Amino acid sequence: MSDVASGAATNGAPATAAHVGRALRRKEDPRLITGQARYVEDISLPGTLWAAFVRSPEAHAKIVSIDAFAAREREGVHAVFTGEDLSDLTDPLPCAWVPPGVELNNPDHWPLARGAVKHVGDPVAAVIGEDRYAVVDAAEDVVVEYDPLPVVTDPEAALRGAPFVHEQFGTNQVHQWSLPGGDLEAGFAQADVIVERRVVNHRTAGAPIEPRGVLADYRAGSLTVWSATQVPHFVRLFLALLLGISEDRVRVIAPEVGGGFGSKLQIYGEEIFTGWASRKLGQPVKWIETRSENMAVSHHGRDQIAYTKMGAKRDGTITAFHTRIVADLGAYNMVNTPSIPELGAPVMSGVYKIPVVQTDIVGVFTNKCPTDAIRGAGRPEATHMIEVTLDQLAAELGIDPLEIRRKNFIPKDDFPAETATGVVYDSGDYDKTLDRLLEHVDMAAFRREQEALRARGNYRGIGFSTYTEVCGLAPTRLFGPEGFGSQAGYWESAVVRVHNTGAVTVYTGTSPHGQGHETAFAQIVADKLGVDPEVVEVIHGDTGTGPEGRNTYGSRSLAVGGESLARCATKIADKAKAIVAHQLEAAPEDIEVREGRFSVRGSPDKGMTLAEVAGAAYLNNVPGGMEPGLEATTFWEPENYVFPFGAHACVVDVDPETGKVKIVRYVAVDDCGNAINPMLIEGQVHGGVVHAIGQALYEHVQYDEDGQLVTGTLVDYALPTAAELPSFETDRTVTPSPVNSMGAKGVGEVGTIAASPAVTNAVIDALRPLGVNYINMPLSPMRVWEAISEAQGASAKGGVPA
Ligand code: MCN
Repeated sequence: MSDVASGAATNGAPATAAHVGRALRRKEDPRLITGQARYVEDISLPGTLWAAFVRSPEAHAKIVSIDAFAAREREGVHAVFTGEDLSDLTDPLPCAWVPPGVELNNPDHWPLARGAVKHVGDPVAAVIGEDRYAVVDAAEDVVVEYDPLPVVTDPEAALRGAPFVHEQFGTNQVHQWSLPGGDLEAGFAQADVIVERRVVNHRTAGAPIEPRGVLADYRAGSLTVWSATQVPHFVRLFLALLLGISEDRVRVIAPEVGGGFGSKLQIYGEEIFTGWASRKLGQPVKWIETRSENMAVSHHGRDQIAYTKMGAKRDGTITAFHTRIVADLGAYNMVNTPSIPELGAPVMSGVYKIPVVQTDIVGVFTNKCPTDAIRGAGRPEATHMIEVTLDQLAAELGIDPLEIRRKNFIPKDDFPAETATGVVYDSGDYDKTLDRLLEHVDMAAFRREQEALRARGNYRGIGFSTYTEVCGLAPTRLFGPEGFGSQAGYWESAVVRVHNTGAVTVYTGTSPHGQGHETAFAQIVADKLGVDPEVVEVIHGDTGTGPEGRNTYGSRSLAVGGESLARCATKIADKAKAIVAHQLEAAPEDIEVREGRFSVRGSPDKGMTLAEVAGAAYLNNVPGGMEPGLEATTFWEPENYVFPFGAHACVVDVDPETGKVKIVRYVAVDDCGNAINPMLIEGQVHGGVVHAIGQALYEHVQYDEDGQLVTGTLVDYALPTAAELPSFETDRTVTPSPVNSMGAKGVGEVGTIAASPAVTNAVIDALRPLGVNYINMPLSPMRVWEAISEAQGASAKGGVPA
């Protein structure tokens, strides 16, 4: 890492801040690494009952009968519930994406299936009892008779007709959605060369380190739920709506969550069911997901087949880009399911000035676990489509992949830049990130080395990805009309409370689950109030303590929540200045925050600490007309999204005998505007890149044609470990965003968005001499070996497959 530690100094932004911009160690880590953190699993209430779910072994079947007699007879079992028992639940689980003017086939989806099951793992019954292990045994005693129905797992076959996942629609199509930008026909008419590819982005799992867990406690008319969720405020809303409890009587707490990667951005049936069961039985009810359940029923991600078409002039100028996406949405629409492919469309121009860009999406039901947001949600897929297709175009034109990128970059003077589809990118300087990348990667030397290695039969390749992402999910004005406007606006809230002693508690509406908000947000507030970040306590993830919130996903927390907090702290600082001015008989505008004190400009000895200011505020020793106390609330919504960007390079060695890909080097240069904490940024980039390398090379949720999950454990679903990965080289450029006062953009997903095409392009670059021109992920040894064999066979016959 070259400039991480000096991020604030190298970025050209004013280095006024004492704590912002510093690589402070994470405040949350000591409790996490010393076993003092509290997960749902660790929380016990007197009289807690345990729940275990009976899940369908069939991918599609009618439920003929459920015999729970033996299970009910088991010692310690209090109840066995089926879908029919939950008939007082009149509203199904929510799909919160309601795009205006789009017809959406939306089947009812219940916490326990009613009448039929639609994928393996669909819950059919739940056993509640006193002992955690006894309920699992009792669940095995529940005898369910199924009448199997035909299964469909291939989305393209599903689109062609029967069998139907939901007979009532007479189709497997969920919806169609388009984002047009310009005249496609005219765009392609201008092109000298057109490339078309079928780009597969296969199904993956979130695979967080901790599976889900819920503890629900209904007593005296109020419901408290502890859930391993990314979205406690949304879970509260839907618990209130679905269970018919006034929202003020529902409290949802997300304690330590143990990672989510999007898979805990959901309103899960288990959350609603445990709340319902606790009310029904008058006792707390707890459920902890097993790893196998997590693989089978925590929502999956990706699973898109894109038909891409890119046209360009002979000199490499892109004239049009069209993608037609078939998105496998699985068996139901969960909270955001049908929206996920659409989230990539706003950045389908990538970092390029393309006059015509159009995305057409068709969502499809299959008998598989529903898909929904997994880190990047739509944007990794879009970036993969753009970046691999662009490399294909470059090869077709005989132009260097970097040259074609530079030729089409949106020039830095164009910002704020409007793309063909009307999306306005806030700021960018794409040449700068690529220049920085090439300071790390000497291309001339690499090509010489590559040649020399090839001569010895070693196949080394390099691949690039220059990307942008749309994040900071807000504002309502833009995000609402995309279909997310029916349940919520997209702002973020903050409360800053200075206590009598000068200690500071802040409440954020974001809900981190590994991102380090407690550290970064404390840094922001500490600078505003002239205190040490150590004395700033950041509280999150509890609907009972802070104000309304919109939680954590879409790399929104810093750019929206952090900014809200910064503004809130500014309110407190302004009030403190007025109090100090009143006490010291100075003008408020002459008070500055300096070296931990509010002091009079030019007279550093004259001043007060925050503790002294708080003392005055709580003694009501404040200017006339001012309220006592030192506390403020802010709700803030930005005018636009933020658009981080970057340039990544991946170097791989491919063994032509086995098809095994080894990553030799990975270099990431990202630009997320001004840095709050460079160490957090680096950690996020590392994690994000690993996520995408995992998808590119190893991870693949697979079903057989009967809809049976064949990758149901971490033995079959191969997560990468440190042993498979190189030491990442990361660097940053800084192009501040004009959207918020911090000049910051999100970073939580950039690595995941950037990396899979860099890996794919590198493998193709390595294998071109063997005749491999294109290959889809996952680049498993088998697939790579097959591609080589196929290409060699074709070349033996005098042709090379495209
Ligand atoms: N940050 C910073 N300076 C910037 C930008 C960000 O210091 N210019 C810091 C922030 O203060 C924050 C972190 O980087 O501590 C990530 O910030 P942001 O980009 O705002 O993203 P969010 O906090 O909203 O996190 C969401 C994002 C998503 S969508 C997924 S999925 C994801 C991810 O973050 N899941 C994660 N990172 C994860 N990291 C962990 N450990 N576990 C997950 O489940």
